[in-house]
Amino acid sequence: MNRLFEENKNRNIVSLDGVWQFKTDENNAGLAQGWALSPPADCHDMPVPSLWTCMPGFYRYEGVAWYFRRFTASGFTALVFHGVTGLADVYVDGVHAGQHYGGWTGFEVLLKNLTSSEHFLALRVNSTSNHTDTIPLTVADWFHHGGIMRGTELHLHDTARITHFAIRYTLSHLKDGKADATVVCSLRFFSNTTQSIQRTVKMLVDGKVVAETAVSIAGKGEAKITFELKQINLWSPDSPALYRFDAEIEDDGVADMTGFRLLEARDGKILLNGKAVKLKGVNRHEEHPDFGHALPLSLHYKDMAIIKEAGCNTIRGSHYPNDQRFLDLCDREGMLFWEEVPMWQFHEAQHKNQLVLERACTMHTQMVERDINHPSIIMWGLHNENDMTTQAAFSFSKSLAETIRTLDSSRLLTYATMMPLEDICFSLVDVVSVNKYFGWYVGESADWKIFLRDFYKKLDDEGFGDKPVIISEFGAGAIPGVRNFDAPKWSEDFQADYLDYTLKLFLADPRIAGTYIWQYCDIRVGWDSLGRPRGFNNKGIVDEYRRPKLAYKMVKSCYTDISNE
Ligand code: ADA
Repeated sequence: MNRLFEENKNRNIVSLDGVWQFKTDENNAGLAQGWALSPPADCHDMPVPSLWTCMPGFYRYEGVAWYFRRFTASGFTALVFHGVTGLADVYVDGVHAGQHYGGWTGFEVLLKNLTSSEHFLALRVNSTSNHTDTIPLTVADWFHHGGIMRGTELHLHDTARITHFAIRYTLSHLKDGKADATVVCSLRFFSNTTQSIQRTVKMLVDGKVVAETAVSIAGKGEAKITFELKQINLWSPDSPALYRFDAEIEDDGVADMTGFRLLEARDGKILLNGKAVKLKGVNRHEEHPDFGHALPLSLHYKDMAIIKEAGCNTIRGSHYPNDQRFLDLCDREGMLFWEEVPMWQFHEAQHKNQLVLERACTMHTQMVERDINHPSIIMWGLHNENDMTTQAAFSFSKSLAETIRTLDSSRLLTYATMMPLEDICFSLVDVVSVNKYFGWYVGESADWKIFLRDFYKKLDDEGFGDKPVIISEFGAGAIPGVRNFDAPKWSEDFQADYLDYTLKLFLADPRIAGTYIWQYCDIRVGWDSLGRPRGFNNKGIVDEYRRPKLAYKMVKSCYTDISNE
């Protein structure tokens, strides 16, 4: 199951998860040797989903690897992959059937008319990164995993498939946690015939038919259905009211959950349903030493419980689209979420690279189209710590902002800048977010006060004084178990003192709308990247096995002392 709720009953889904055959292709010889149709003799079992970089013998393998299995289907079938790292090429019975770039969003391969019933599936996965045009680049502060990290499915169809389902709305008469909504549901369809076929689209909300419309599909089709919902319960962290939407046609159906809320950024505040909300957050990598990014559902639940216990009301999914089940959990728990794509410290060369722009726009489009219905997502992040001091950065980021706003005008836009005093792109976003590490990488903790004074002056002088300011990253490393009365760097004592000082400073500052501690848990990083002790980024307030450090209780006391307003 790829979601926390039942799929629509009209959709016939067969899971392909389990044991596949696996072979690394160090010399990139697989294609020439015909592995797409007949695998090499010396394959071995590999569980799917999983990352080969978490399996003995493959911890550090970055490159091309192949997965193989057979499947049974005939007629119109969709092969669905919810997350494959890097570049994925799909071969069915030896024929190239689809390609996808970008690990953290899913993709589907539509097989229009399978004649026989037994088929051979080969998936070529290339996890190679470079310093030029991959997203992320080789230098990124997390481990470059390889594998099929999320679920795989067969969707069995007759003639038509719903390929996209977005719920947009405008609210009116907001009062006492309720509102009226004008809802516009957008659907796209695919059929296995170019002849025009007619379908009736039924929209159901919480099991009740609220609208119907006819649609013609000739290979492809789309439909919009508009209807009114009166006095619905608004979604908020304290009252995360969700509604189940089903879109059904005669031979397919999709389901999604959504919640209704109004997001605004004005007068330096972030408002939810007209009330200012103080964001108290952490940055969370979907990472674990034994699972990589392929976290089991139980760990998503454990992370959510630990983060809520710390008094957080928001999570930044640093630095890539998250598992849809975790986003479903955020919806259910009222946990506000910042989602972004894995663009980490890109510079002018990347901002001028057409392939990077195409890949980035595609990743943003796939992220927004996949996750647009999640009420918990309040912000889209354009990128992380890019060099934002050049015209190339401005036009690159403007394209990304326009791409997202075309798809979704309901959420706030931001990006995390690491050069706030030199940044020239704040006009593109609703919320200004700052990553800084005064007192860890540079200077002393008290330098934050001087920085904030200078930064507010810059914002006011440049006319951005009304944009909410978020401190989106700040933190200190603490190697688990290192304790010391004089609290030297890398001790848990230093980290706890650092977060106590910074959180109290930020949470008392009326110009700061939110904080995201770097970071929730320690994560594995590339052994040769950034020289991190023990090959981990050690700034978690819990370690990689989610064991609390001294700082965890410090964060909890700071966050729970402050109201959400
Ligand atoms: C940056 C970056 C994070 C992490 C952090 C750190 O802010 O965005 O991914 O690398 O620094 O630990 O230095």
